[in-house]
Amino acid sequence: MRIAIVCYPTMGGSGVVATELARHLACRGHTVHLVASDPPIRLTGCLPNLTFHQVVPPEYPLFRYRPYESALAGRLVRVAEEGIDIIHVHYAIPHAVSAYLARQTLLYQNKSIAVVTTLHGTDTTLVSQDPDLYPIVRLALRSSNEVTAVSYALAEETQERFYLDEPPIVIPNFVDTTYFSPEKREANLRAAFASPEEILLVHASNFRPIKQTTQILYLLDRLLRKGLAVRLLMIGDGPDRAQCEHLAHELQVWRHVHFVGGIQDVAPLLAIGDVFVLTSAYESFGLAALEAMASGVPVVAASVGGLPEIISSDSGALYPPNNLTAASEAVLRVVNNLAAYRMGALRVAHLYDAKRIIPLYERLYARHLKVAT
Ligand code: GMT
Repeated sequence: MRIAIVCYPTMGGSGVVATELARHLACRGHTVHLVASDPPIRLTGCLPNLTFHQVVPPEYPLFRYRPYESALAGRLVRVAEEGIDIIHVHYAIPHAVSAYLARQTLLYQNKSIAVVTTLHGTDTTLVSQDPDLYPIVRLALRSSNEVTAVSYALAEETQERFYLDEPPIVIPNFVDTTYFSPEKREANLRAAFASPEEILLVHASNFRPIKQTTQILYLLDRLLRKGLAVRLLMIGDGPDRAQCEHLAHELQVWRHVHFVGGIQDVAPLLAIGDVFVLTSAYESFGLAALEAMASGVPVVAASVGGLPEIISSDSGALYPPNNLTAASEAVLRVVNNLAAYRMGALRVAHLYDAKRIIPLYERLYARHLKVAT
C-alpha cells in the first residue's frame, strides 16, 4: 500500500506513534510518505521506501500567521499526485482539516482518496472545545473514512462530545519491545543516579501543565518522610520543568532528584528505573507508561483517561487523581513486591507489541482502500 502519514514532529506521543507506525509500515514493504513541519524526533535512520516531506508555509507581510493548514493540504495533494492510497493523519487539529481539504481538491481531479484520522486525546477533549474550532473539527471527523482513537476512554468521550453516530474504532498505541526492553538496563548507568539499596523512581514527559509534574516532587517528599531510600529521575523538558526544579529546592529534596532534560534515546534511562510515576490530570493512553512497562518497570499512575486500560493490578498501581497519600501508598505497595510487578509489567507490554498492533492499521487501510476505489 502507499500511505501518507501526517503528524506533529515535536516531543509528544502522537508524533512518536505516527513516526513509529511509518517506520514499521515501511519495514513491512509499504511505501510511506511522512509529512510534518520538521523532521519528527523519532525519525532516525533511513529506509528506501520511507520519504519525509517537510511543509514550510510561505511568509508574506500581510500574514500574521503562516497558512500551515493550506500548505499541508497542498502538499498532500502533490504527494497524492505521485500516487498514494490513504492519507492517515495523527491529531485532528489541523491535520484532519487539511486532509479534508486535500481530498476535496483531489475529487475535482477525479481522484478518490481515503482519509483515516487517529485521535490522540487533547485534540478532541481539550483543544477542539474552542467554539471556533469545534464545528470544523466535527466536519473533518464526520467526513473521515475512519476515525480511530488510542483508547476506549477516548473513543467514548469523543463520540459524546462530537455527537458521532459511531464511536471511533479503538486501535491502542504500541511499543517496539526490541527497543524498549529490560536488556537495555546498564548497571553503570544506574549507579550514576542511585545506589543498589535505593529505589529509583522515573518520570518522562514534555512537562506540560496537564502532566502535573510538580506533584511528583511532593510525592518524593512524602516517600522520603516515610523513610524510603529513594531517588527520582526526571526525563524530558517543557514549560513546568523550571517550576519543578525550584520546588525540589523549596522542599529540600533536590539532592534526591536528577533532571536530565530532553533525551532522544530514552530506553536505557527507563530501563534503570524501579517504578515509573505518572501524575497527569488526563492521559488518553500514556505511551510513556507503556514504554516503561516494556522496559520491565511497573507504573504508578493517576487513574485517569485510558490509563486503567493499560495498567493492571499486576503491572503497577492506580490511585485516585491528585491523592498523593494514595500515590505514596501505591509506590510502597509496588516496591514491596517489585520482582512480581516487573514481570507483570512485561506481560502487559507484550500485549501492545508493535507486531500485534501494526496489522490492525493495515487491515483498516485495506478496508478503506476498497471504499476509495
Ligand atoms: O501528552 C502530551 O502532551 C502529548 C500528546 C500528543 O498528542 O502528542 O500525547 C497524547 O497522545 C499520546 C499518544 O497517543 C498518548 O499516549 C498521551 O496519553 C496523550 N496525551 C494526553 O492525552 C494528555
